[in-house]
Amino acid sequence: MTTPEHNSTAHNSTAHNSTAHNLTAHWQALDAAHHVHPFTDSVALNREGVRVITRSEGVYLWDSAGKRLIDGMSGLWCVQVGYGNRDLAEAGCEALKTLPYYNHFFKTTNPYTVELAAKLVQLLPEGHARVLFANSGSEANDTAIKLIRYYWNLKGRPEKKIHISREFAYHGVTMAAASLSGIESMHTQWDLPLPGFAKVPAPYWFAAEAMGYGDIAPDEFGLVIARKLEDKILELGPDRVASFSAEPVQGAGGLIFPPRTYWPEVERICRKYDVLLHLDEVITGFGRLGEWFGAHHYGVAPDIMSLAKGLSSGYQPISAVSLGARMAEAIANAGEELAHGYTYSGHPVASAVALKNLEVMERDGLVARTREQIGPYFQRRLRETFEQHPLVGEVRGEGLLAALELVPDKPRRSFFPRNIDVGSHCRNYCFAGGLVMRAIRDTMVLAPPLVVTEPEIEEILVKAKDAIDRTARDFGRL
Ligand code: PXG
Repeated sequence: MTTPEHNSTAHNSTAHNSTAHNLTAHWQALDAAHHVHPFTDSVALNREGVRVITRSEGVYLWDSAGKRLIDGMSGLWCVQVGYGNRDLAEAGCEALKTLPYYNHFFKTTNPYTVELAAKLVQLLPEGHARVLFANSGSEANDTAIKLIRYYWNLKGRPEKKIHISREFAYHGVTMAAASLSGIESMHTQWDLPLPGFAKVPAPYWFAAEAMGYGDIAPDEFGLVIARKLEDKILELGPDRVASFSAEPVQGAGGLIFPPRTYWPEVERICRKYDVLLHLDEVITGFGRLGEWFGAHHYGVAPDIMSLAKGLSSGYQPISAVSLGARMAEAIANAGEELAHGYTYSGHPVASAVALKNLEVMERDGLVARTREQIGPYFQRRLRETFEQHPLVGEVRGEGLLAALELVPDKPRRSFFPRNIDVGSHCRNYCFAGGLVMRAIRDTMVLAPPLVVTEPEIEEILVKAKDAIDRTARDFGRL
């Protein structure tokens, strides 16, 4: 960390002896002067002043003013084991001392990375016995798209090159991952999507009326939307479609849980037209839904998967792509150099931390606990607290993933006009009340660490209820 006395741009030269208030102002000034934030309007942020997070433990964060926040979002949906886990810290420290860096390019490997690969394979869906490593979810998806293209080239079908994904999808920010994403604001600044990327609708049942599908039952809607994929494949030509990429549950696009009819139908369609099924498990992986992967939860058999976030509980930047038997066989037996890989692919320190993270998750039974105990408790208490609330149109969720739709007219499943931004209004109350809760449009989202306790869930619910009540009052709904 830069200390005030060593930085010539410090705006407050006495900051090092001063109060938390002055330190906060000092860091805010440095941040405003030198740091560009992701997905942030810098001018608006600097007008308001950035929040400086200085410390964490369990499910709690502290800011530089000493304010404690309960983290209902596991950072960015990633801190499965909670903050401050000493086992992970020690594993990282040990690797830093033993082998802080080496790569896998020159016929070399290291114990941390091979042990991690083998551990992952034990947990992955059947047939997924080979993995490649990268450093972020975006890189994993970029890698997945390249491997899909390579697979079809190896199979002598180079014309199969169109990648289908969904509206509201979030797959990351590299050129390919952003092209896969279905959020328009991620495209306009960058002249994306690239050619060869097509979209189909999301199985967003709560929005079905607003999307013009009328008053349709979830199961029927699941089939209707799955068949939009079939229509798109037929429109583009099955011979030209390489893959369908999807999050088992759409995360950053609004926490969209598919109706139970959706995934079996999608899988059938992909098989029928020989379209590779790519699951982006960056959020749904590592226990979030009460199974190791969304593929297990929905009973889907993907050809390729992207993993990140919970792989290391966010303690180190690491991601992976796993290959099902069909792709693994073609790629691992190609008999030529695979022209792909990063300086930090399978970084020893990140691998050591990820391996320890998986061991801790297994040792402490965090996935079974999410499935059998704390997940059902969380879901039941959320529904008891919010199902009758006048501002909440729907409570949806599974495991330790949940969303509340803030709506003007509960029975009609309509939405507030976008320009009033009820979601941000509510999120501001959450922060003020000491709760981190994500707003995606007017959908309020929770994804607490898998170690969250019942009393901590109660604290989250009390704070969320207070924020939603205040929002409801401000918009004349209470
Ligand atoms: N796939 C999915 C499903 C994700 O949620 C990525 C890929 C990209 O991962 P990286 O590590 O490159 O960021 C993500 C990331 C939000 C938010 O506001 C969500 C993500 C990232 C940043 C913000 O909900 N998800």
